[in-house]
Parts: sequence; C-alpha cells; structure tokens
Amino acid sequence: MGEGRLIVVSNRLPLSLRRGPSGWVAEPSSGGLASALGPILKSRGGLWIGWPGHAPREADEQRDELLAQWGGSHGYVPVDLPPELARRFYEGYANQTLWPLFHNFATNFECDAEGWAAYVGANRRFRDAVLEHLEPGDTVWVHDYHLMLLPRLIRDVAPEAHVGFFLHIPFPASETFRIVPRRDEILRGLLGADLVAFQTHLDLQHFRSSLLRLLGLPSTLDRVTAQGSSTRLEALPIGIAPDEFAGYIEKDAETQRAFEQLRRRFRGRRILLGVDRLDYTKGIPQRLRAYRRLLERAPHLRGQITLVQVAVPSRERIPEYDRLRQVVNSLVGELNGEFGTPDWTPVVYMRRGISRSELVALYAAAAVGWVTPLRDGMNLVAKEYVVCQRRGEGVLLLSEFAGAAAEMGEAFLVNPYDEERVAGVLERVLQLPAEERRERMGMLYRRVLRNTVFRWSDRFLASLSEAARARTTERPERPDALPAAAALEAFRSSRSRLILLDYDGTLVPFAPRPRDAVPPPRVVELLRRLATAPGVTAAVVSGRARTDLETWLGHLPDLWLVGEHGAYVRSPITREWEMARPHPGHEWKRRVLPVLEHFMDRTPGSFIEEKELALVWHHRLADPEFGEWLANELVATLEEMLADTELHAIRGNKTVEVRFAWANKGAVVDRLQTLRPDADFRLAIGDDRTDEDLFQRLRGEAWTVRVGEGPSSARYSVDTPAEAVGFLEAAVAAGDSGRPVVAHAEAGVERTAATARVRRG
Ligand code: ADQ
Repeated sequence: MGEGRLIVVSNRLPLSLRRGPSGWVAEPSSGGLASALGPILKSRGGLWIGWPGHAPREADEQRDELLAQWGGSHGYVPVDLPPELARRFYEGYANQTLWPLFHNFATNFECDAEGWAAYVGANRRFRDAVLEHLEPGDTVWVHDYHLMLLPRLIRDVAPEAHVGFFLHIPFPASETFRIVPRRDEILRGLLGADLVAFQTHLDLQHFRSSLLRLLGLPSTLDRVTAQGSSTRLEALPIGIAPDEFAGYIEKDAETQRAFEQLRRRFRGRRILLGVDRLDYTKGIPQRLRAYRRLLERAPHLRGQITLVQVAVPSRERIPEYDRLRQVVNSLVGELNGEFGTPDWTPVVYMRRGISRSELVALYAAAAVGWVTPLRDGMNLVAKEYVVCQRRGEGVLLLSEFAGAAAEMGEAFLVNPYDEERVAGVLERVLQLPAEERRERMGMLYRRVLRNTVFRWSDRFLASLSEAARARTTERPERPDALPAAAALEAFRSSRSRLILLDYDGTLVPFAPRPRDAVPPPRVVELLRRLATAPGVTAAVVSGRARTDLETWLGHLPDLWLVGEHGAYVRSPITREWEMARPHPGHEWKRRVLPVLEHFMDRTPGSFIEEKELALVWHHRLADPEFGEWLANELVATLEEMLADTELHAIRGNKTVEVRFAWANKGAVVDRLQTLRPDADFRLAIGDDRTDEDLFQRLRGEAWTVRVGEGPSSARYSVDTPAEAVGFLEAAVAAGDSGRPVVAHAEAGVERTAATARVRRG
C-alpha cells in the first residue's frame, strides 16, 4: 500500500488465553477481522493492541511469557487492566450500559459513576499503549463501543495522527442514545477521529441526528465539522472471509465427516439452524416460542423438522446473561417435553462453542438459516450460512433488525417480536419450490462473495487515508485563534481605525426569537466608548431591520449603523437611513409570503420575520432535524420560483432569508472604507456567511475575525460573542492608555464628507 504502519486497537486481542491442565495456552482466534487485518499488518508492519482478558490476581510469569511471544511473532500488544477496573469497564459501562442501550434495550441497562470512571480509565490506558508505540505516519484503527473515547484522547496528544473508528454494533436512534449517561462525551470522543464508520446507513443517520440534537452540530451525509476539525462519516457493512467457511466443505475431511454424520442423523428431517452468542439481543427465546407456534399450527411438520440451536456462552458474569440462560433452558425443556417422541427431539440445544468443522457442516446441512436477532449491528452468521449454501437449497430467514437485512433483501425478512408471523413465514418457506430457493440464495451468495471482509477493510483504510490527507492538505477548516495581545498592540499603536461589527452571533448570542436579542448594557457601553474613541470609525453591520438597530443603538453618538445586510446605511451625523438602491416596492412580498407561510404552518415552532426588503423564515424553535430538512426544501422551492429575479433565498443560522442580491455586506464595506481612507488598523468581526463579504472586501492587512466554528475566509477566530466583546473592551482600554491618535474633530470632518458620498451612492 505504500502507507505507514497500521495500529489496530480493539478491546480483545485476536488471541485467546486459556488455562489448560498444564498452564496457560494461547490460541489465535480465526475471526474474520483477524483474517482481514493479519495480512495487512504483515505487509505494512504494525501492531494490534488489545486486552488479553481477565488477568490472574497474582503475577503469572508463564502468562507474561506467552504474551511476549505473541508480541514478537504477531505484533500483538496486550493492555493489561487491573481486575477491578477491567470488571467495571468491561462488565460495567461497556456491557451493562452501552451494549443494551445501543441495542435498544432501554429497560435493562445499568449505570453508576464508577462504571463511567472505569470506562474513562480503561480508554486512557489504551491511549497510553497507543502513544507508547505510535510513530509518525502510522494509521490507528480503533474498533467498537468499548473504545469510543479513544479517538479524541489520541487526537488531543497526537494531533497529526491518522485515526479511524468503526462501530460494529448499531448506533441507536437519538431518542435512545440520549438516555446514555455521558452521551456528549461519547460523541465528542468519536469526533476525534478522521473517519467514523458504521455498519449501515441507518446507523449513520442515527449518529448524525444525535450530533444535531445533542450537540447542536449539523452535518452533511458524509462529514461533520466540530472544534475546527472535520470527521468523515461513512456506512461500510462488514463482510466475512468466505474461504474460511466455504473452503472447509471441499477441503476439510473433518467437515465432510461431520456433514455425513448430520445427514445420517437427520435423514428425512429438515434442520432449522440457529447459531448465536448466548445474548439477549439475539432473540433466542422469541425463536423458541415461534418454533412452538409453528409446531402448534402445522402439526404435520412434527417429526419432519428439528431446530438445532447452538449458543456459545458469553459474558457469563453479568446477571442478565444468567437469566437468559435459565429462560432458554426452560423453553427448550418445555418444548422437548411437550412435543418430543421416542424417536424425535424437536430442539437440539448445544450450549457451547463448536469447532469450525462442526459449524460449517451444520450451515451446509441446514434447510433454514434462522437468524432473527432483536437487534444486531450486522450479524455474520447470516453471511456465513449463505456462503455454505453453494447449491442454493436452503433458505435464509432474517430479522429486519439485523444490519445484514439492509443488504440481504432476498432473504425472508421478519420481525422477530411477531412470533405468530415468524411461524407463518416459516411454514411457507418450508414449502418453497426449489427454483425460488436457488434464485434467492444465488443472489445472496454472490453478494456475500463480493463484499468480503477484505474489501471492507481495504475500503475503510482507503477512506481513512483520504480523510486524513484532506485534513492535512486542505485549508484549515477554522482560522487560527485570534492572537489577542498582538491585535491589541496593533490597535494601540495605530493612528486611524475602522471597525466593522456584525450584531447577532457576534456581539450578542442568538436568542430564541430575534426580538429577544436585546443588547445588554455592557455591549451598549462598549459600542459607545468604541465609536467615540479618538481615531476610530465604528459601524454595526447587520442583517437586522432598521427599527431594531435604531431602537437599540440609534442613540449612540458616532456609531454607524448598517441594516438589512447593507441595503440601509445610517450616518451618526444625519441620523437618517439612506438606501443603497431605490426602493423596489412590495409586490415581490405578495408572491413570496404565501410560500413561507405554508412552511410556517407545517413546522411547529417556526415563524416569519418581515423586514423592509427581506422576509425571513426562522426555524430555531422547531424540531432540529425537521427544521433542517424543511429549510433545504424551502430553499429549493424558492430558488426555482425566484430564478429570473434579483431576489435570492439564503440559508442563515437556522433561517432562510429572501432578499435582494444587491443588499449585501460586501458592497457597504466599500463605502465604509471611504470614511477612513487612511486607516492603518482595520477590524471586522462576524459569525456567519454574510460576514464573509466583510472579511473579503476589507482592504490591506485587515484583522478579520470569525466568531464560532466552521470554515471561513477570516484570518482569525474566537469561540463566542463573549470573547469578541471581551477583546473589544480590552482594545478600548488599550486605546485609552495609549497616546491619542487622530483628533476627534478631524475624524468628524472625514465623516461628514463620507456621508455626502453615501447619499450620492
Ligand atoms: P457478534 O455479536 O459476536 O458480533 P455475529 O456477527 O453474529 O455477532 O458474530 C458471531 C460470530 O461468532 C460468528 O462468526 C459465528 O460463526 C461465531 N459463533 C457464534 N456462535 C458460535 C458457536 N456456538 N460456536 C462457534 N462459533 C460461533 C459483533 C456485532 C455484530 C457484527 C459483528 C462484526 O454484534 O452485529 O456483525 O460484531 O462486526
């Protein structure tokens, strides 16, 4: 690939430590992830960092030695966690808070402060392990819900690192995600990555909607920008390594033997197969109950079919899993007791992990792959079953709540909670003609073969390297922080100063309704001192209607006011509003208003503001997602309608504004600059798109400052209106302490001359 090394970080290493009769044994696990990333680690070089599982209480030399060996031969770096921390992290916050909530089980989750502290602590230990090995040019790939804080933790210390994150489990709807204690930290943690990828588009959309609703961060389909850096978003469904399953059928004698055995044992009976971790998200009790319904409603199937349920125990220290074990045990017992006969056992239940040969033989022999999780990020069992069905005789019954459903439309999709329907669908698929089965399975088979885990990892890494490269080569999304001391010094030592200030979002924060954004006394006082300071010409350049500006600021001496984005200018001398162009009349409002009203009626919380030369639809108080969506729709509608006019429809901060193209801040800047042709200090501060015109039109080495996040052509940025105001106050104070520069009277003369020019303009 010609890239730097790859550092994979996942909670578990792809290696299991087991204590056998003669001490510890380490076995590599043959999961698809390890198969896909192993060769990449070999060719690019790199490491796999992960937790090797619960450690014994006392130091164990033999275990350490084994781990060291694995480090040398495979590049596996163990992150040992103290037992108490490991328990609270893994069994606590990760698996009793995040796992249930992310799978929509909002009732059986638990959370306490210690769990969260352990989650933070464990993520920090992973960070330390990464930093210990990180070299310039390395790519770090973080996996799954255990490590969602890690991207930010790495970014904070190593800002140049290439960091990607993949979530293997679903991302819940924002209504569920908002239940997650410390949800904001989780979102911010993820945004430290260059790329965050999910299994499906739905997960991606859920994530975007949480960003918007919980952090107020808008995003596009493939990108979100926060804290000055941008994160690429993608949906990349994981696949399997087909050969690790299908290959066994042809090449492995043990698999062939197991297959023959199954054939003999189940002769004349069809196998319905469930293979799962014993987890409450996998829908095992629901499956057993649906099976009971099937046997009840289709008695002719009794003795003809067998449900083989393989369930590998998992997270056994968590009480919820123990309850599940008991429920499943008793459902199996009841079914077999009630329906079983001397020569037919309705459910064959295996509560253990089985070997790859046994698994593949079962996949190949099963007439129905019964994969009905209540919620699942992807579900690999569905794909594994399909690649073992080369002859296409089987049928896949798949839960619509598995991520796999998004790409396996030829399966029979069911709602696993609707046990009656599931039984009905099963009854039908058991009668399906061979031709239809082959056709459906053929399509599934080809897709699983194409979208392998290898392709998935290649796509992830390619996308990550592109995202990281874009970050380093593109113009920074956000201007540098304003160097306040240098700016103050420049202000103090200058002789003639021009200062242009936007109002909303710059001098005062946004209020729910425009009329509520009244300037606090502190801001009024600041503007008074600034405008009357020697050698200063100051203007508030706003999109506001004239009346607002007049009411709030009209009494301030020497302050220029610009309203409606430059359509109106008010000189402090004449105290009259001048129009940049002759009044265009109101006819256009009669056409535009009904459209805005239609949107207002559809969007609770939205309202219309009328200005002399503009109409604004505000959706700040509306549902954020619905509001964004309708704003886009409104702009599209208006653009079409206004195509041949001088009017434009423009998205602002939670607004859509219709106004004349000539009413823009750029044009007015040119005029204001003539007020101080000799200015040796020029400053413009603004927060939104309309202020970009200010920044671009200011002549010379101007101090242009953007308030808030996001890309801008300004040279500098500050975070909040409070910071902007603080800076201006300091500037006034610095000016007071410095030598007076240009005599007040002189500046007054300039202003009078300029006023005349504005009138003529
Ligand atoms: P899991 O929740 O573990 O993975 P899944 O995708 O079904 O779910 O993978 C389970 C794996 O374990 C399969 O490879 C299967 O063959 C194996 N397995 C299950 N039971 C077994 C048994 N009794 N004996 C032997 N092997 C068994 C998480 C997410 C999934 C997502 C994957 C990968 O929850 O939604 O698909 O990660 O991203």
